[in-house]
Amino acid sequence: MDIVFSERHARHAGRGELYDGKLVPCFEKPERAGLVLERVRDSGIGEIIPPVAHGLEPLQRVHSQDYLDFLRTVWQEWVAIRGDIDALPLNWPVRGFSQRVPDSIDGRLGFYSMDAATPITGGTWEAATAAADSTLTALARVQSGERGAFALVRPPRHHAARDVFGGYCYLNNAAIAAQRFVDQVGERVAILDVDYHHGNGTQSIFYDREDVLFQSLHGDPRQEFPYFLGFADERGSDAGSGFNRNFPLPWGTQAETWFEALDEALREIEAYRPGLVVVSLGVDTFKDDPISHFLLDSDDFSRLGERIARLGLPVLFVLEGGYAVEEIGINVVNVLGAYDATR
Ligand code: 6XA
Ligand code: ZN
Repeated sequence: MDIVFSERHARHAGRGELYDGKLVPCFEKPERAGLVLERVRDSGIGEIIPPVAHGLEPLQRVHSQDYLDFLRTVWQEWVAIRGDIDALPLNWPVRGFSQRVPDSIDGRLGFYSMDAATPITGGTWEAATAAADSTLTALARVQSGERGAFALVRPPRHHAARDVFGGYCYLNNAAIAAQRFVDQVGERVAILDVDYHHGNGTQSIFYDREDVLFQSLHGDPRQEFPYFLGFADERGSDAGSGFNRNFPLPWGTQAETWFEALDEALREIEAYRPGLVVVSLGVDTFKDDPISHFLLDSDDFSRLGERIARLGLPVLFVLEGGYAVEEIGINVVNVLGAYDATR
């Protein structure tokens, strides 16, 4: 399996996020990608290749132009006013507020975001676009006949919506890749989101679409971030009715229950007959993850890889969350290795 990786991920290194009432060091840190890379290298599961630049057009198919302009330019404006500290939002246009884009930098940070855990830094745009290029390069490998490819990228992306950043995500690369495949190949895509958190951004981007099926297993939003989306009764709208499926699971969910939900998601994907499966591969379902509450073991990630392989479909794996830094590489490689070994 080809693994696409760019060192430019490290340009995004947020200093802090608001967590339990305190500004704490970011959980989503460059070290994560380094540890996955090290393990991927040691395991010899595939060749590590650099990304090819794809430009802005694939991003514009998923995100609004005003949002992309904002992400690209916000740091210059912020640093000129506030100096070299992370930009974090602190006000949001909630119920009853106007949805006009403000002129003020703090107003715009709030307008385009969903939480105070996702800092914008001097290198955020560069790292996020490198992640998009890596994902699109991995997609191209699959389009040219590879059975699977892995985009080893950060920052992650499944919380990013058409014009919203948050949950450590800026550009929704899983969505960008899915849209690219639809545009270029004209076949349907299934997105399987196994990250511990609901992929609210991916869901909202494709909610009214029948050509992209979204299946997500995650912490119940009644208990867990992102709190306001990811419920079982969200089944899609208009032409997309029936093409969105959520499996919210409670804190403390054990592997057995998780795999029952996974099997149901995989059955729906099989019945959908997509030309490509995009896996939003978060490994924050791991029992020792510091911000999550599911109980998967490292061996369970091998079982996940096997079950995905049994679909017999081309798969693009993209890295999402996973913060138990010691084990993140092991868990990711267990998925990919088992996928490769199962035919
Ligand atoms: C913010 C929690 C962000 C969750 C990030 C994540 N308090 N998403 O792993 O998949
Ligand atoms: Zn997550």
